[in-house]
Amino acid sequence: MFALGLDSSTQSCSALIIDVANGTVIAEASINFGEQLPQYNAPSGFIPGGENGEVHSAPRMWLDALEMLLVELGKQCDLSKVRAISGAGQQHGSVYLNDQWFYEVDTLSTDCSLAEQLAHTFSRPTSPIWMDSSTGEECREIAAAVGGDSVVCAKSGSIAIERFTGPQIRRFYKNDVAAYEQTARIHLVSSFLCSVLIGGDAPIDTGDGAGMNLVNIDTWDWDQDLLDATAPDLLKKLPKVAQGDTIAGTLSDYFSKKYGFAANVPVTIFTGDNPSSLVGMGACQPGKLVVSLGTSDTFFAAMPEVVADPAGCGHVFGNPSGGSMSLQCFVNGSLAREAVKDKFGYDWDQFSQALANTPCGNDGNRMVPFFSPESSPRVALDAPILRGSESFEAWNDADAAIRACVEGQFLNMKLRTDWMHLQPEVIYLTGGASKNDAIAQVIADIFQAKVQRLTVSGSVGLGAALRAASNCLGKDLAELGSTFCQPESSSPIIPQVNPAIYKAAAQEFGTLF
Ligand code: XUL
Repeated sequence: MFALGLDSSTQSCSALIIDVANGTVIAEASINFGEQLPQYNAPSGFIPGGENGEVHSAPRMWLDALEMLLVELGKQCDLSKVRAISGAGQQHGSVYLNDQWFYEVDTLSTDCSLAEQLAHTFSRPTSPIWMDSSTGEECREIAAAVGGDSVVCAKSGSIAIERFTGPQIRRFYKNDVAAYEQTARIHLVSSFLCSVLIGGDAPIDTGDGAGMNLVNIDTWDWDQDLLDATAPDLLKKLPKVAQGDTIAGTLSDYFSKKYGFAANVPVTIFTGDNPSSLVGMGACQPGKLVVSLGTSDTFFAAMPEVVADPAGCGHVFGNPSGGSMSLQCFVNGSLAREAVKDKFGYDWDQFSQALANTPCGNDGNRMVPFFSPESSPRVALDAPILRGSESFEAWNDADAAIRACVEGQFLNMKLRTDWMHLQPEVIYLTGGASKNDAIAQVIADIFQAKVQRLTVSGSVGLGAALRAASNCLGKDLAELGSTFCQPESSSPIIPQVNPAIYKAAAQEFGTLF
């Protein structure tokens, strides 16, 4: 019995297939948008050069990547044995579709590709994604219309946030009212891809839905006041909101005919990448804290009750296995680490060596490593702030700059996540950069906690496969978690530094901006 988990993220579309009976991962593949679909001109998964903070991506690119991925998976195992499917998407990104969408998605033909036959169903050719920070004005307008940010936060679990979907929809409505009127359906990345798989219109789950500033976290349904504050007639343009254990439908014939899946495989509603990772890290019950190092870095945990950030930078999302999770997102994640690495022409081994060459605390050299507007805290920097020695401040000390970037990221993370009141003994680490021991050591030292990684590194895809298996193959999610979420043999990484060093560094870091 196989279960397939998909992960459509910022820079790639990945998937894994688990054999539920044997407790093994039997296939894994990934399509990198920039490298494998260069025709979309999105080297890092988004279209460069957006103005006024706009960051868009191409939904047709996500469809092409999905098809390439299925070909790769089909080379590794017999897809006809897949009995359950689910997936996850980068959060907040939105897809705008006209009224032809409903017919076209329901009548997919294997004569041409998904991207070709759905091309004319987009009422907006590109999709704003989570990196977009263009909607400051719309956030203020939405907050003012409902009685202030505290009301938006009490209703939706977050204050009005630039990258969240509601403010993005409002900006679209204001800038292109005709195209907004032509829009019959607005999906998230997750619900869009789920819809394509089932050949129908899928609901939005509470995990990803809560990242829109439109879902009420008491009722876990659309909040009419927030909808009214965002754009006219919005309710009828949105799909339903549903809990994470909802079966959206069965796999469209398109996929069984073209890729050899069995007929009628059940597809569990998709969720956001972070809620999916919560499941894939075996952390969907309160008690485990996860740090994910991806294009964005995130810090999150399942909560016994709703816990929101009084400073308004953090978020409450639905937990796909019930209840809620709290999350803090740091926009300047791997792209910031990469920017510092590239500034000195280093590769990743040299990057790690630089961390090994430099002392904890970095001799007082500090960096606020924000290359683009940051959400935690909300500051609109477009270049890092450096404080320290003359050569460091002049970007002449490569090793110190690299340590300052990584220390800056995690000192900031420690300062901005106090509101969750979690004092972890263990941090569960995932995402691409989690494999880097030197970065993991900095995290252990700054948080004074052990850092544990798991054998399966693609926790988003794994979470999706586990949700699918638990929902449709009668398996208990906790049992699946203890089978598949096994610690890596070289973990945990233990803190090695005198805690006083980073206590002082954190205080100093907080005064830099
Ligand atoms: C979370 C967020 C990011 C994206 C990245 O709020 O914006 O972590 O989900 O894919």
